[in-house]
Amino acid sequence: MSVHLPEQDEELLAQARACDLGPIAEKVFAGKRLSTDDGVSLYRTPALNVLGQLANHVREKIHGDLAYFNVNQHINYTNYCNKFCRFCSFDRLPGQEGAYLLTPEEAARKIRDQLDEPVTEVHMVAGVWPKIPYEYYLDLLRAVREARPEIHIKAFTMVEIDQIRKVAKKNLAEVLEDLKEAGLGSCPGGGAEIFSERVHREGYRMKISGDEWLALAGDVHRAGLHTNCTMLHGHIETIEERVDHLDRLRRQQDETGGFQSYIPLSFHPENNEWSHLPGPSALDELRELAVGRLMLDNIPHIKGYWIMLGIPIAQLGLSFGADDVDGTVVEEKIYHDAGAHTPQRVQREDLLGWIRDAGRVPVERDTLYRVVWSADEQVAPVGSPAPLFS
Ligand code: V47
Repeated sequence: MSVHLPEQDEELLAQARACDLGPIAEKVFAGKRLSTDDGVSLYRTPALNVLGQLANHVREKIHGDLAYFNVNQHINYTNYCNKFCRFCSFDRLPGQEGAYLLTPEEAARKIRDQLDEPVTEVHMVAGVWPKIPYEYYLDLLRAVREARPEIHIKAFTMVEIDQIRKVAKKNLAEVLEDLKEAGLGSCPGGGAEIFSERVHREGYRMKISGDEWLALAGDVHRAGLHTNCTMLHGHIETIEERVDHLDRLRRQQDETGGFQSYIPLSFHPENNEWSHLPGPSALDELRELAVGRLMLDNIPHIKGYWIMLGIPIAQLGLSFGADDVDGTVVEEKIYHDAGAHTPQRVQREDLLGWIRDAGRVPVERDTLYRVVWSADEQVAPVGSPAPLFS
């Protein structure tokens, strides 16, 4: 490579060349898009340290030392579900032990219970149950908004949006307008799993397909809403299927530009039909963050979701490509039903401490990544949200 690089980048390039990652490192330093073959090489390389440093290079180029978090609250409004996903430990049928459906008023009470906390976002995802009427979803949004009018409501994965559209018997554009009017601010990234048709057939064939998930995300972006995106890894998928998933996310983002954050979700194997699988190791999780950062050159944020990773891996992740750890959470159920041993909530000060201990500068953001508070005086509070379709 002929361009002159700073000394530390030259060193990293030399290390990359020594482990057959030279051509990929050259593309990374030149800001060029990696191919799907490059993605496969990154998954296969034993040189995890070099992979991590390359991802960290990109992460620091975009975000410097900043690491984002928010003060949020999760509400899983129902665990009724008719999708029978084999990886899921959360779903129940009505009448089954532990099954529940919150009324909008019960959800609002959970919001009011936290009024003393500086919560800026409620994250609502749940199972899918066809007998839940359209009005329920609108009432749920309205009740939450009434309980805390300034809160940002990030709710409904594309799987839920698909169900809401079906029960509404209206076209998607009208449904999204209704949801926005009732208070919907953006959508979370779940439900994507692995887009591979093979894994879909094997593990979650009742759910919308990968193509349907992507098409819905595109429509939601076009309606002016940001979303996140995810990939559930560490079960029966192959490396090629992971790369294909990342490539499909990247192509969708080229088209509609609304993904704010990518979150690799580590499969948790307790209490579900895939309990015989071991789930990903800590090293797999770090690799996943790093490959995500390097492949998804058009998605601004990579989230190392501490609830799922555990605190030490989330801290390490901030040097493996991640720039966000998610939030204070309050009462997470999906991963805890599947055996997560992390706490179900933390205090804002805990998040600040973990980020500082990891050598990063904490920045409290809102859902749209506007700065609420920053430990770095140079980072001014309250900008405008990232533009859609950039
Ligand atoms: O779609 C379910 C996953 C997702 C298991 O957008 C499991 O900021 C691992 O959407 N092991 C829901 N994963 C969670 C979700 C989410 C989480 C954090 C942040 C954001 C965001 C979104 O959880 C599901 C599914 O992919 N999931 N069961 C399990 N046993």
